[in-house]
Amino acid sequence: TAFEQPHRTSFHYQPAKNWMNGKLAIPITPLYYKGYYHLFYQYNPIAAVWGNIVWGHAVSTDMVHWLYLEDALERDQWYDRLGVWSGSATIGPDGVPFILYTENTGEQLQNMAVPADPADPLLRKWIKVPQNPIATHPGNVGREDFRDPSTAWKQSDGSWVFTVGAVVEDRTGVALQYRSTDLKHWELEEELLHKLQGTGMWECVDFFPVDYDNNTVVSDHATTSVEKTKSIEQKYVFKTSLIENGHDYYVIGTYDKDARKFVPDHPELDIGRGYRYDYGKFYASKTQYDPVKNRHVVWAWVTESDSQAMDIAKGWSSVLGIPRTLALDSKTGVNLIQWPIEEVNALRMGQVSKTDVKLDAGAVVQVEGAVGGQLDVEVVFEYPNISAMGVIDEANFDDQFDCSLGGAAHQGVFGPFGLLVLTDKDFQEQTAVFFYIAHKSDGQWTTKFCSDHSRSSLLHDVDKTVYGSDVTVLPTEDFLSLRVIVDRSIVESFVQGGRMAITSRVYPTVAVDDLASLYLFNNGTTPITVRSLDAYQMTHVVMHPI
Ligand code: DQQ
Repeated sequence: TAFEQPHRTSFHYQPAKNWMNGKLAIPITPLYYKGYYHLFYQYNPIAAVWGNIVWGHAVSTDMVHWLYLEDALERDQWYDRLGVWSGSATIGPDGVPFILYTENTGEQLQNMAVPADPADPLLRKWIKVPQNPIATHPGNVGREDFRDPSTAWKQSDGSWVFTVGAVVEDRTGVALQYRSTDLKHWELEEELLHKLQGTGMWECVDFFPVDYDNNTVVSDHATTSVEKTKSIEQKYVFKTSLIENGHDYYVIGTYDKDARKFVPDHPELDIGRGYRYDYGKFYASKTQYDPVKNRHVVWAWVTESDSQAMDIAKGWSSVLGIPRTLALDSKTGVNLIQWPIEEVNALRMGQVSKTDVKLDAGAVVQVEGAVGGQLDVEVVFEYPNISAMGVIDEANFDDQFDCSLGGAAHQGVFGPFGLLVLTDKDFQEQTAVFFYIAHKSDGQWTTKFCSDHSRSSLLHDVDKTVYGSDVTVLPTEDFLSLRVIVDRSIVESFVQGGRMAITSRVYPTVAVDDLASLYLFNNGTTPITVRSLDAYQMTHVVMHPI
């Protein structure tokens, strides 16, 4: 079965077979209703490639163990000939959810569906409402540039609003808004929620209030909507998926209720130039407000890095990243903190712990006992004493270093140092996740975090691009922390407490299951101290059809 395949993940969500989400897309639409978390996703029921898109559906009580259900929305109307595309679920005024989604006829149309039986906690059957389509593209928007309605929110006057992405002239990405008073008829609003020139089509726009990570709770999460009562200090996240570069960007700001606009706190950190949720593979993400634990959780579509021929041979393609809890970083105020939902910790089994490990220049140290293709590892390094460097030899300037330059094999003064995961005893295959502290000729030091797949697999027909980006390390932080979740073909790194993340897909052929080991390494010329390391083996989660 697929579960016996070495690259099938063991505790990440995947449909039993076929394609989840596409060459274009995905959204995942998560929802909580009557005791169950619901997951809806773009799904091809007949092949492991994009096409024939319908809404797959699964339910869970912990967002980790899932029951597969029949598809929620099928291609059964004149207007969904080319696919039932992305959208969102909202809990309506009567506590019953409704779905807004895009159907494609060659022209993109917004539509609505409601549960056939609101008493069914599994929400197995959905009815497309007779008013469909509820919105057609405005005159200044192309027929195929109008998609992915968001979760709707309630305004103080009682009306409901959703936003939907589009592109207008000058490659200006826009978030259109539609308003309804009866949840049947929707009118285009004059005001845009947000726009930005030069960013291209905005897919899967998401907009939600967010609280600080130090428990400064300022939002009123009465519904999954972004309705607010204490609006003064409330921060909002605006996120969109840029089809032009395949990345999910978010920006923190406020919501001007009167102008009905999102206002970024820092325009220089707006979409396309500021933060990404993830510096690896992570697209078309959607958040969910979880009323049970009062948290926002983000779900993302993680594609394969192998060839389409390999996907067809495996019979499946794409996984969902580990769901992440989101909070605003109270130390910086400008970025989110992302952390695997706490339910993931229940999958931890055997533990190996170490403290105060010295990694000399060139060291590669096996973490004995931390074996397997399914691990959750937390490691904290001492931040090296860069001020002890004195005058830097010009030869050690690292203006060029961008992770891909040599990757883990590069030798610097401070790094690369980090972990080798999914590594066999002969080092034929190794995936390096590491820090590198670069010294620029302008005298500044920057901390980089990189995920290097260049030696991750003996296979040739897989993408081995090295990912990486800068990490903010505050002057008060004398450490570098890293949590890595490894699940056979996915490696997710959460850096500096979740301030930055990188998701990778890798396809080891030798470093598989019991033959996969964990190592600490330091390829730099300065010794590095590991303050602590805790590695856990992760159990296998069986997903069932209901
Ligand atoms: N994929 C969907 C679209 C969406 C895109 C189609 C996101 O609705 O814009 O499968 O990757």
